[in-house]
Amino acid sequence: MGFATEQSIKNGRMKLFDDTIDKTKNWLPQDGTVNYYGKVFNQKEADHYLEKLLNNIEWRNDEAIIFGKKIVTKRKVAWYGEKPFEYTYSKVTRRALWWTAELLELKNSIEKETGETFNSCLLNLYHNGNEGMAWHSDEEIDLKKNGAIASLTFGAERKFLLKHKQTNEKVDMILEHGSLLVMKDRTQTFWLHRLPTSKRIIQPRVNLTFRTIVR
Ligand SMILES: O=C(O)CCC(=O)C(=O)O
Ligand SMILES: [Mn+2]
Repeated sequence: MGFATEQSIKNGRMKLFDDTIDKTKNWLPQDGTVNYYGKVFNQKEADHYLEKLLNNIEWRNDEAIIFGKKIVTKRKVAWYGEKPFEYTYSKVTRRALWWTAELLELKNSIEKETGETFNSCLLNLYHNGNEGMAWHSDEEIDLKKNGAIASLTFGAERKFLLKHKQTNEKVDMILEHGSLLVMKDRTQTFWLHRLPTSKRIIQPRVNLTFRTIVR
C-alpha cells in the first residue's frame, strides 16, 4: 500500500487510504492514459515532505515569453535532475540543479510504485488558490515522446482538469495531499491539462512532475 512503512502500519497510525482506489483505472476515455494512485504518503510523511520542499528547494519566479513579452509568474518553479539538463518551455531555457536528498527519495519511491524511471523533475509552488496553471500539454522537444510523467502533490488539495484537443471532452480530478498521478502514452499529444485557480484556497501547494529528458 503506497509507501507506508511497516512500522506505521503496525502502529495502526496509518489508514490504508488507497484501498478504494483502482490505480489501473484509466481516467481518460481515449487517446492516452492517466492513472491516479491516490495518497501514496500518509499524513505525517506528506507533511514532512511539504515542509522540506518549501524550505530546501531553490524556488524562483517563473519567466515566460508570451506574445513576445517577458512575463514573471507569481507561481514559483524549480528544475532538478541527474545532469545539468537544459529544458525549454514558454521560450525560456532552464538548467537543472542536481537532485536534493528529498527529491532522490521521492524519485526512488515513485519509480518503485509506477515501474517507470525518471531523470528530472519540474517543481511548482502555488502560494494559494490565486495561482494556477493555464491549459497546456507537456510535449516539449526535450521530453521523451510518450514518456510517463509522474505528478506528486503536497499541500492544498486542488482540482486538475484535462481537455481533449479535438473533441473538447473534459475530465476533472482532485489531487490530494501526498497523492500521485501518472500521465503516459499519448496523453500529451491528445490532451491539454490545467490547474484552475480557486479563491477559497489559502494554503500553499507544491507539485512535482518527474519527467524524462532525452537530450
Ligand atoms: O500543478 C500541477 O498539478 C500541474 C503542473 C503542470 O502541469 C506542469 O508543471 O507542467
Ligand atoms: Mn503540465
